[in-house]
Amino acid sequence: MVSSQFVLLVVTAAVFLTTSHAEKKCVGATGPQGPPGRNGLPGLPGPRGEQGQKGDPGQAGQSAYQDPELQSKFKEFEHRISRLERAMALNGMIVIVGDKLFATTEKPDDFDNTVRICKAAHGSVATPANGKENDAVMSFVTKFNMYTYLGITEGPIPGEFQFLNGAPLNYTNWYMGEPKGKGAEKCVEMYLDGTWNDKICSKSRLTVCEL
Ligand SMILES: [Ca+2]
Repeated sequence: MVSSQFVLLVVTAAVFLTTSHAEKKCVGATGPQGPPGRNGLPGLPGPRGEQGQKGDPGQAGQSAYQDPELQSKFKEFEHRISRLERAMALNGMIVIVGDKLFATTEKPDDFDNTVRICKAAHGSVATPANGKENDAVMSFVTKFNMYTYLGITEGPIPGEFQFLNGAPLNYTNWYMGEPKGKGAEKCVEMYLDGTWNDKICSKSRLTVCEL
């Protein structure tokens, strides 16, 4: 028993001595505190969160015709455009009949050039479809004292005339006895009195377009 107590004492003393020696060693190794270490690398992204709740539906947009600000802009444009049209019509630059606007270059050209010029203006050669439209075209003819070609040509059957798109005519105003070219006069000109005559296409005639 004595020896075992002695052994225990020796072991305890040894442990104490070792610990204190180690502490001394640690104390001896402690120098002034160094600068803080660098930040570590960013961690891995976390797991995806749960899906959130669906939001409330947004309010429906307003239609343009319900928007008072747009309405007032439209009215202003309408007023300004209508005023310009009236100013141009005042000196005979244009004549408006229904939704057709007739305009002239004030210069003569042959039929093919007339077609080209009117197309370039996103229109077509003046083609009266009723008395009022015929009067509108005639106003240019009398003003400039020049006949004009119409947007009408002879079809495959001599003496039968049609619109440039091949549709049959629904209005005519032939001069008495016309058309009598019988296949030799494929275009149509308007006389100063507004009547029509079939004519060869190479003459120089006032260019009148409808837009
Ligand atoms: Ca003729």
